[in-house]
Amino acid sequence: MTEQERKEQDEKIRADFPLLTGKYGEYAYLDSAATSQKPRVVIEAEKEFYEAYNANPLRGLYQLSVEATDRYEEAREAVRVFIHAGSCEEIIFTRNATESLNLVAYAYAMNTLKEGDEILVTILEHHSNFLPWLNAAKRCGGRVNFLECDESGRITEEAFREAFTDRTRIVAMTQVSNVMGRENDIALFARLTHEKGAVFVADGAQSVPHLPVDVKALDVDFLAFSGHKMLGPMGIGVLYGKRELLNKMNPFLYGGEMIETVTRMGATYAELPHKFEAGTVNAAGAYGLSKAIEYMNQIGFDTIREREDHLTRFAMERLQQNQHLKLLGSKDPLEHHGILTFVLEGVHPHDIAAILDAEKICIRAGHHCAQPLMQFMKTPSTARVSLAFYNTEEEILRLVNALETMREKLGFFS
Ligand code: 7TS
Repeated sequence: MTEQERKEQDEKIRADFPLLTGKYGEYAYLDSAATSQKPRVVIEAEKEFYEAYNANPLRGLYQLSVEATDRYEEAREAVRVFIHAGSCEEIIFTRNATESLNLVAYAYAMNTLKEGDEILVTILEHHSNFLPWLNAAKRCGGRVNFLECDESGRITEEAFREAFTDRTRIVAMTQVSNVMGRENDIALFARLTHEKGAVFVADGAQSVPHLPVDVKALDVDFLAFSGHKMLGPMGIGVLYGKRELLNKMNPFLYGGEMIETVTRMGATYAELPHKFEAGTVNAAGAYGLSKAIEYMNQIGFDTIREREDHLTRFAMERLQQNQHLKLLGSKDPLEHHGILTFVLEGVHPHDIAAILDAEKICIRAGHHCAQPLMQFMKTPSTARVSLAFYNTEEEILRLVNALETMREKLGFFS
Protein backbone atom coordinates (compact mmCIF):
# COMPACT_ATOMS: atom_id res chain seq x y z
CA MET A 1 0.00 0.00 0.00
CA THR A 2 1.42 3.42 -0.91
CA GLU A 3 1.72 6.18 1.66
CA GLN A 4 -1.01 8.09 -0.12
CA GLU A 5 -3.37 5.09 -0.11
CA ARG A 6 -2.76 4.54 3.60
CA LYS A 7 -3.50 8.19 4.39
CA GLU A 8 -6.74 7.98 2.42
CA GLN A 9 -7.71 4.82 4.28
CA ASP A 10 -6.87 6.53 7.61
CA GLU A 11 -9.15 9.42 6.81
CA LYS A 12 -11.99 7.26 5.57
CA ILE A 13 -11.94 5.13 8.73
CA ARG A 14 -11.48 8.00 11.17
CA ALA A 15 -14.42 9.86 9.67
CA ASP A 16 -16.61 7.03 11.04
CA PHE A 17 -15.57 7.80 14.65
CA PRO A 18 -17.05 11.04 16.02
CA LEU A 19 -14.66 11.21 18.97
CA LEU A 20 -11.60 11.00 16.75
CA THR A 21 -12.72 14.01 14.77
CA GLY A 22 -14.53 15.91 17.56
CA LYS A 23 -13.42 17.83 20.64
CA TYR A 24 -10.74 15.23 21.35
CA GLY A 25 -9.77 15.01 17.70
CA GLU A 26 -6.26 16.28 18.41
CA TYR A 27 -5.66 13.52 20.93
CA ALA A 28 -3.86 10.34 20.01
CA TYR A 29 -6.03 7.69 21.63
CA LEU A 30 -3.66 4.78 22.27
CA ASP A 31 -5.63 2.91 24.94
CA SER A 32 -8.00 0.73 22.95
CA ALA A 33 -7.31 -2.36 25.08
CA ALA A 34 -9.06 -0.50 27.91
CA THR A 35 -11.99 0.42 25.69
CA SER A 36 -12.27 1.03 21.99
CA GLN A 37 -13.68 4.15 20.42
CA LYS A 38 -17.14 3.82 18.89
CA PRO A 39 -18.17 4.35 15.29
CA ARG A 40 -21.13 6.59 14.58
CA VAL A 41 -23.31 3.62 13.59
CA VAL A 42 -23.00 2.21 17.11
CA ILE A 43 -23.69 5.50 18.86
CA GLU A 44 -26.70 6.06 16.63
CA ALA A 45 -27.99 2.53 17.15
CA GLU A 46 -28.36 3.02 20.90
CA LYS A 47 -30.24 6.25 20.28
CA GLU A 48 -32.34 4.61 17.61
CA PHE A 49 -33.30 1.80 19.98
CA TYR A 50 -34.65 4.25 22.54
CA GLU A 51 -36.35 6.38 19.90
CA ALA A 52 -37.92 3.63 17.85
CA TYR A 53 -38.07 0.32 19.73
CA ASN A 54 -38.04 1.02 23.44
CA ALA A 55 -40.19 -1.31 25.52
CA ASN A 56 -39.21 -4.00 27.98
CA PRO A 57 -38.17 -6.90 25.75
CA LEU A 58 -39.10 -10.56 26.20
CA ARG A 59 -42.29 -9.97 28.17
CA GLY A 60 -44.61 -7.70 26.22
CA LEU A 61 -47.61 -8.89 24.25
CA TYR A 62 -47.86 -5.71 22.22
CA GLN A 63 -46.14 -4.82 18.97
CA LEU A 64 -43.59 -2.39 20.43
CA SER A 65 -42.29 -4.92 22.92
CA VAL A 66 -42.13 -7.51 20.16
CA GLU A 67 -39.96 -5.10 18.18
CA ALA A 68 -37.66 -4.56 21.16
CA THR A 69 -37.42 -8.34 21.56
CA ASP A 70 -36.69 -8.76 17.85
CA ARG A 71 -33.80 -6.27 17.95
CA TYR A 72 -32.40 -8.04 21.01
CA GLU A 73 -32.67 -11.53 19.53
CA GLU A 74 -31.30 -10.38 16.15
CA ALA A 75 -28.28 -9.09 18.06
CA ARG A 76 -27.84 -12.52 19.64
CA GLU A 77 -27.91 -14.08 16.18
CA ALA A 78 -25.30 -11.56 14.97
CA VAL A 79 -23.00 -12.54 17.84
CA ARG A 80 -23.60 -16.24 17.17
CA VAL A 81 -22.58 -15.89 13.53
CA PHE A 82 -19.60 -13.68 14.45
CA ILE A 83 -18.03 -16.31 16.73
CA HIS A 84 -19.39 -19.31 14.77
CA ALA A 85 -21.42 -20.79 17.61
CA GLY A 86 -23.85 -23.53 16.71
CA SER A 87 -26.94 -22.11 18.39
CA CYS A 88 -28.34 -18.91 19.89
CA GLU A 89 -29.00 -20.89 23.05
CA GLU A 90 -25.25 -20.78 23.57
CA ILE A 91 -25.02 -16.97 23.50
CA ILE A 92 -25.73 -15.29 26.83
CA PHE A 93 -25.73 -11.53 27.13
CA THR A 94 -24.02 -10.18 30.24
CA ARG A 95 -22.63 -6.77 31.21
CA ASN A 96 -19.02 -7.51 30.26
CA ALA A 97 -16.29 -10.17 30.19
CA THR A 98 -15.93 -9.90 33.96
CA GLU A 99 -19.55 -10.82 34.54
CA SER A 100 -19.33 -13.63 31.97
CA LEU A 101 -16.38 -15.17 33.80
CA ASN A 102 -18.08 -14.76 37.18
CA LEU A 103 -21.15 -16.48 35.76
CA VAL A 104 -19.06 -19.56 34.93
CA ALA A 105 -17.27 -19.44 38.27
CA TYR A 106 -20.52 -19.22 40.27
CA ALA A 107 -22.83 -21.37 38.18
CA TYR A 108 -20.35 -23.99 36.99
CA ALA A 109 -17.23 -24.07 39.15
CA MET A 110 -18.88 -23.65 42.53
CA ASN A 111 -21.43 -26.34 41.73
CA THR A 112 -18.99 -28.92 40.47
CA LEU A 113 -15.68 -28.49 42.30
CA LYS A 114 -14.93 -30.85 45.18
CA GLU A 115 -12.44 -30.45 47.98
CA GLY A 116 -8.89 -30.72 46.66
CA ASP A 117 -9.88 -29.94 43.06
CA GLU A 118 -7.75 -27.52 41.11
CA ILE A 119 -8.22 -24.73 38.61
CA LEU A 120 -5.34 -23.92 36.32
CA VAL A 121 -4.89 -20.31 35.21
CA THR A 122 -1.97 -18.61 33.49
CA ILE A 123 0.20 -15.96 35.06
CA LEU A 124 -0.90 -13.66 32.23
CA GLU A 125 -4.51 -13.37 33.32
CA HIS A 126 -6.36 -10.13 33.91
CA HIS A 127 -7.78 -10.11 37.47
CA SER A 128 -11.20 -10.80 35.92
CA ASN A 129 -9.99 -14.22 34.80
CA PHE A 130 -8.24 -15.01 38.07
CA LEU A 131 -10.22 -13.70 41.05
CA PRO A 132 -13.50 -15.47 40.18
CA TRP A 133 -11.54 -18.76 40.09
CA LEU A 134 -9.68 -18.03 43.30
CA ASN A 135 -12.97 -17.29 45.02
CA ALA A 136 -14.61 -20.45 43.64
CA ALA A 137 -11.63 -22.59 44.63
CA LYS A 138 -11.55 -21.18 48.15
CA ARG A 139 -15.27 -21.76 48.65
CA CYS A 140 -14.98 -25.37 47.49
CA GLY A 141 -11.80 -26.22 49.38
CA GLY A 142 -9.81 -26.34 46.16
CA ARG A 143 -6.89 -24.35 44.86
CA VAL A 144 -5.69 -22.33 41.89
CA ASN A 145 -2.45 -23.28 40.17
CA PHE A 146 -0.44 -21.05 37.87
CA LEU A 147 0.97 -21.73 34.47
CA GLU A 148 3.95 -19.46 33.84
CA CYS A 149 5.08 -17.89 30.58
CA ASP A 150 8.58 -17.32 29.25
CA GLU A 151 10.12 -13.85 28.78
CA SER A 152 8.35 -13.38 25.49
CA GLY A 153 4.98 -14.05 27.11
CA ARG A 154 4.66 -17.54 25.60
CA ILE A 155 2.93 -20.44 27.32
CA THR A 156 4.47 -23.65 26.10
CA GLU A 157 2.85 -27.06 25.74
CA GLU A 158 5.56 -28.43 28.02
CA ALA A 159 4.71 -25.98 30.80
CA PHE A 160 1.05 -26.82 30.36
CA ARG A 161 1.61 -30.58 30.65
CA GLU A 162 3.71 -30.02 33.74
CA ALA A 163 1.21 -27.74 35.50
CA PHE A 164 -1.85 -29.86 34.69
CA THR A 165 -2.45 -32.41 37.47
CA ASP A 166 -4.95 -35.21 37.91
CA ARG A 167 -6.96 -32.84 40.12
CA THR A 168 -7.24 -30.09 37.47
CA ARG A 169 -10.93 -29.65 36.64
CA ILE A 170 -10.96 -26.25 34.93
CA VAL A 171 -8.41 -24.39 32.81
CA ALA A 172 -8.96 -20.63 32.41
CA MET A 173 -6.79 -18.87 29.84
CA THR A 174 -6.78 -15.60 27.98
CA GLN A 175 -6.55 -15.82 24.21
CA VAL A 176 -4.58 -12.56 23.97
CA SER A 177 -2.83 -11.04 26.99
CA ASN A 178 -3.74 -7.43 27.78
CA VAL A 179 -0.13 -6.80 28.86
CA MET A 180 2.07 -8.82 26.48
CA GLY A 181 -0.30 -8.87 23.52
CA ARG A 182 0.69 -12.43 22.73
CA GLU A 183 -1.85 -14.98 21.54
CA ASN A 184 -2.08 -18.30 23.34
CA ASP A 185 -2.66 -21.43 21.29
CA ILE A 186 -6.20 -21.89 22.57
CA ALA A 187 -7.06 -24.76 20.20
CA LEU A 188 -4.06 -26.75 21.46
CA PHE A 189 -4.66 -26.09 25.16
CA ALA A 190 -8.40 -26.76 24.87
CA ARG A 191 -7.61 -30.11 23.22
CA LEU A 192 -5.10 -31.08 25.92
CA THR A 193 -7.62 -30.02 28.59
CA HIS A 194 -10.37 -32.16 27.06
CA GLU A 195 -8.07 -35.17 26.75
CA LYS A 196 -7.89 -35.10 30.54
CA GLY A 197 -11.63 -34.58 30.97
CA ALA A 198 -11.45 -30.99 32.26
CA VAL A 199 -13.30 -27.88 31.09
CA PHE A 200 -11.67 -25.01 29.18
CA VAL A 201 -12.66 -21.36 29.68
CA ALA A 202 -11.21 -18.79 27.26
CA ASP A 203 -11.08 -15.07 27.93
CA GLY A 204 -11.61 -13.39 24.59
CA ALA A 205 -11.71 -9.79 25.84
CA GLN A 206 -8.55 -8.87 23.89
CA SER A 207 -8.88 -11.32 21.00
CA VAL A 208 -12.45 -11.01 19.72
CA PRO A 209 -11.92 -7.31 18.81
CA HIS A 210 -8.84 -8.10 16.71
CA LEU A 211 -8.96 -11.66 15.35
CA PRO A 212 -11.57 -13.87 13.74
CA VAL A 213 -12.57 -16.19 16.60
CA ASP A 214 -14.32 -19.48 15.88
CA VAL A 215 -15.54 -21.22 19.02
CA LYS A 216 -16.12 -24.47 17.13
CA ALA A 217 -12.63 -24.56 15.64
CA LEU A 218 -11.08 -23.66 19.01
CA ASP A 219 -13.41 -26.12 20.77
CA VAL A 220 -13.57 -24.04 23.96
CA ASP A 221 -16.28 -24.82 26.49
CA PHE A 222 -16.78 -21.16 27.40
CA LEU A 223 -15.66 -17.86 25.86
CA ALA A 224 -16.11 -14.49 27.56
CA PHE A 225 -15.80 -11.05 25.97
CA SER A 226 -16.92 -7.42 26.27
CA GLY A 227 -18.80 -5.34 23.73
CA HIS A 228 -17.06 -2.09 24.66
CA LYS A 229 -13.61 -3.32 23.57
CA MET A 230 -14.91 -4.24 20.09
CA LEU A 231 -16.48 -0.93 19.06
CA GLY A 232 -19.73 -1.70 20.88
CA PRO A 233 -21.36 0.08 23.82
CA MET A 234 -20.34 -0.28 27.45
CA GLY A 235 -22.60 -2.48 29.58
CA ILE A 236 -23.04 -5.35 27.13
CA GLY A 237 -20.90 -8.47 27.17
CA VAL A 238 -21.13 -12.04 26.00
CA LEU A 239 -20.69 -15.48 27.39
CA TYR A 240 -20.57 -18.30 24.89
CA GLY A 241 -21.03 -21.71 26.49
CA LYS A 242 -21.54 -25.18 25.11
CA ARG A 243 -25.19 -26.11 25.34
CA GLU A 244 -24.61 -29.40 27.20
CA LEU A 245 -22.74 -27.56 29.94
CA LEU A 246 -25.10 -24.59 30.18
CA ASN A 247 -28.07 -26.93 30.40
CA LYS A 248 -26.56 -28.75 33.37
CA MET A 249 -25.75 -25.54 35.24
CA ASN A 250 -27.90 -23.84 37.84
CA PRO A 251 -28.83 -20.21 37.22
CA PHE A 252 -26.39 -17.50 38.28
CA LEU A 253 -28.76 -14.62 39.09
CA TYR A 254 -32.37 -15.23 40.12
CA GLY A 255 -35.41 -13.05 39.38
CA GLY A 256 -37.65 -11.99 36.52
CA GLU A 257 -37.51 -13.43 33.02
CA MET A 258 -35.38 -16.44 33.90
CA ILE A 259 -38.23 -18.66 35.05
CA GLU A 260 -40.87 -20.91 33.56
CA THR A 261 -43.19 -21.10 36.57
CA VAL A 262 -42.90 -19.99 40.17
CA THR A 263 -44.87 -21.22 43.18
CA ARG A 264 -44.47 -20.47 46.88
CA MET A 265 -42.26 -23.49 47.10
CA GLY A 266 -39.96 -23.10 44.15
CA ALA A 267 -39.50 -22.48 40.45
CA THR A 268 -38.70 -24.10 37.16
CA TYR A 269 -36.29 -22.18 35.06
CA ALA A 270 -36.51 -20.80 31.55
CA GLU A 271 -34.84 -22.47 28.61
CA LEU A 272 -31.43 -21.34 27.42
CA PRO A 273 -30.24 -18.66 27.06
CA HIS A 274 -32.88 -16.87 29.17
CA LYS A 275 -32.10 -19.00 32.23
CA PHE A 276 -28.95 -16.89 32.57
CA GLU A 277 -30.43 -13.48 31.78
CA ALA A 278 -32.34 -12.47 34.90
CA GLY A 279 -34.03 -9.07 35.03
CA THR A 280 -34.48 -6.44 32.33
CA VAL A 281 -31.78 -6.88 29.75
CA ASN A 282 -29.60 -4.30 28.01
CA ALA A 283 -31.39 -4.53 24.69
CA ALA A 284 -30.14 -1.15 23.46
CA GLY A 285 -26.58 -2.27 24.23
CA ALA A 286 -27.10 -5.56 22.41
CA TYR A 287 -28.50 -3.68 19.42
CA GLY A 288 -25.47 -1.39 19.49
CA LEU A 289 -23.19 -4.42 19.64
CA SER A 290 -24.90 -5.93 16.61
CA LYS A 291 -24.13 -2.72 14.71
CA ALA A 292 -20.52 -2.88 15.88
CA ILE A 293 -20.29 -6.39 14.45
CA GLU A 294 -21.86 -5.23 11.20
CA TYR A 295 -19.30 -2.42 11.03
CA MET A 296 -16.36 -4.74 11.76
CA ASN A 297 -17.56 -7.09 9.05
CA GLN A 298 -17.72 -4.19 6.61
CA ILE A 299 -14.16 -3.15 7.40
CA GLY A 300 -13.15 -6.83 7.47
CA PHE A 301 -10.61 -8.63 9.60
CA ASP A 302 -8.12 -8.58 6.70
CA THR A 303 -8.03 -4.78 6.84
CA ILE A 304 -8.17 -4.69 10.65
CA ARG A 305 -5.23 -7.08 10.91
CA GLU A 306 -3.22 -5.44 8.14
CA ARG A 307 -3.57 -2.01 9.73
CA GLU A 308 -2.94 -3.13 13.29
CA ASP A 309 0.07 -5.25 12.34
CA HIS A 310 1.50 -2.45 10.23
CA LEU A 311 1.08 0.09 13.05
CA THR A 312 2.54 -2.31 15.62
CA ARG A 313 5.63 -2.88 13.46
CA PHE A 314 5.91 0.84 12.73
CA ALA A 315 5.77 1.61 16.47
CA MET A 316 8.11 -1.19 17.56
CA GLU A 317 10.81 -0.29 15.04
CA ARG A 318 10.87 3.27 16.33
CA LEU A 319 10.47 2.60 20.04
CA GLN A 320 13.32 0.09 19.89
CA GLN A 321 15.64 2.90 18.81
CA ASN A 322 15.15 4.58 22.19
CA GLN A 323 18.05 3.15 24.19
CA HIS A 324 16.36 3.88 27.54
CA LEU A 325 13.11 2.20 26.63
CA LYS A 326 12.52 -1.51 27.17
CA LEU A 327 9.64 -3.20 25.41
CA LEU A 328 8.28 -6.29 27.15
CA GLY A 329 7.37 -9.52 25.42
CA SER A 330 8.05 -10.89 21.97
CA LYS A 331 10.35 -9.18 19.47
CA ASP A 332 7.94 -10.05 16.67
CA PRO A 333 5.32 -7.35 15.96
CA LEU A 334 2.90 -10.04 14.76
CA GLU A 335 2.84 -11.42 18.29
CA HIS A 336 1.61 -8.20 19.89
CA HIS A 337 -1.88 -7.58 18.48
CA GLY A 338 -1.37 -3.84 18.90
CA ILE A 339 -0.32 -4.08 22.55
CA LEU A 340 3.09 -2.61 23.45
CA THR A 341 4.06 -2.55 27.10
CA PHE A 342 7.25 -0.82 28.14
CA VAL A 343 9.32 0.80 30.84
CA LEU A 344 11.42 3.93 30.44
CA GLU A 345 14.54 4.02 32.55
CA GLY A 346 14.22 6.44 35.47
CA VAL A 347 10.66 7.53 34.74
CA HIS A 348 7.67 6.15 36.63
CA PRO A 349 4.96 4.86 34.27
CA HIS A 350 2.39 7.18 35.90
CA ASP A 351 4.65 10.12 35.08
CA ILE A 352 5.00 8.87 31.52
CA ALA A 353 1.21 8.79 31.17
CA ALA A 354 0.79 12.23 32.77
CA ILE A 355 3.47 13.84 30.58
CA LEU A 356 2.00 12.22 27.47
CA ASP A 357 -1.43 13.46 28.46
CA ALA A 358 -0.07 17.01 28.45
CA GLU A 359 0.98 16.27 24.87
CA LYS A 360 -2.52 14.97 24.06
CA ILE A 361 -1.56 11.33 23.94
CA CYS A 362 -3.64 8.80 25.92
CA ILE A 363 -1.92 5.66 27.16
CA ARG A 364 -2.41 3.36 30.16
CA ALA A 365 0.05 3.05 33.04
CA GLY A 366 0.02 0.87 36.12
CA HIS A 367 -0.43 -2.84 36.73
CA HIS A 368 -3.10 -3.32 34.03
CA CYS A 369 -5.22 -5.41 36.42
CA ALA A 370 -2.63 -8.16 36.11
CA GLN A 371 -0.75 -7.91 39.39
CA PRO A 372 0.37 -11.56 39.58
CA LEU A 373 2.04 -11.03 36.17
CA MET A 374 3.72 -7.82 37.38
CA GLN A 375 5.01 -9.68 40.45
CA PHE A 376 6.25 -12.51 38.22
CA MET A 377 8.09 -10.05 35.96
CA LYS A 378 9.38 -8.11 38.98
CA THR A 379 8.05 -4.90 37.42
CA PRO A 380 5.39 -3.33 39.64
CA SER A 381 4.17 -1.00 36.99
CA THR A 382 4.55 -0.41 33.25
CA ALA A 383 3.30 1.89 30.52
CA ARG A 384 1.12 0.42 27.78
CA VAL A 385 0.18 1.55 24.32
CA SER A 386 -2.66 -0.34 22.69
CA LEU A 387 -3.52 0.27 19.08
CA ALA A 388 -6.61 -0.22 16.99
CA PHE A 389 -7.13 -0.09 13.24
CA TYR A 390 -8.30 3.55 13.50
CA ASN A 391 -4.89 4.73 14.72
CA THR A 392 -2.34 6.31 12.39
CA GLU A 393 1.41 6.48 11.81
CA GLU A 394 1.28 10.16 12.67
CA GLU A 395 -0.07 9.40 16.15
CA ILE A 396 2.71 6.89 16.69
CA LEU A 397 5.37 9.36 15.60
CA ARG A 398 4.03 11.85 18.15
CA LEU A 399 4.30 9.16 20.83
CA VAL A 400 7.81 8.14 19.78
CA ASN A 401 9.02 11.75 19.74
CA ALA A 402 7.47 12.54 23.11
CA LEU A 403 9.16 9.50 24.66
CA GLU A 404 12.45 10.36 22.96
CA THR A 405 12.62 13.78 24.64
CA MET A 406 10.94 12.87 27.94
CA ARG A 407 14.04 11.99 29.96
CA GLU A 408 15.85 15.07 28.76
CA LYS A 409 12.92 17.26 29.79
CA LEU A 410 12.99 15.63 33.24
CA GLY A 411 16.67 16.55 33.67
CA PHE A 412 18.46 13.33 32.72
CA PHE A 413 21.75 14.04 30.95
CA SER A 414 21.80 11.13 28.48
N1 7TS B 1 -9.94 -9.94 30.34
C1 7TS B 1 -8.96 -9.27 29.73
C2 7TS B 1 -7.87 -10.01 29.01
C3 7TS B 1 -8.97 -7.87 29.77
O1 7TS B 1 -7.99 -7.20 29.14
C4 7TS B 1 -10.00 -7.20 30.46
C5 7TS B 1 -10.03 -5.71 30.58
C6 7TS B 1 -11.01 -7.96 31.04
C7 7TS B 1 -10.94 -9.33 30.97
C8 7TS B 1 -12.16 -7.34 31.74
O2 7TS B 1 -12.99 -6.70 30.83
P1 7TS B 1 -14.25 -5.88 31.35
O3 7TS B 1 -14.86 -5.33 30.12
O4 7TS B 1 -15.13 -6.87 32.03
O5 7TS B 1 -13.75 -4.83 32.28
N2 7TS B 1 -8.82 -5.07 30.33
C9 7TS B 1 -8.54 -3.78 30.54
C10 7TS B 1 -7.29 -3.24 30.27
O6 7TS B 1 -6.36 -3.87 29.79
N3 7TS B 1 -7.29 -1.92 30.58
O7 7TS B 1 -8.49 -1.63 31.10
C11 7TS B 1 -9.27 -2.76 31.06
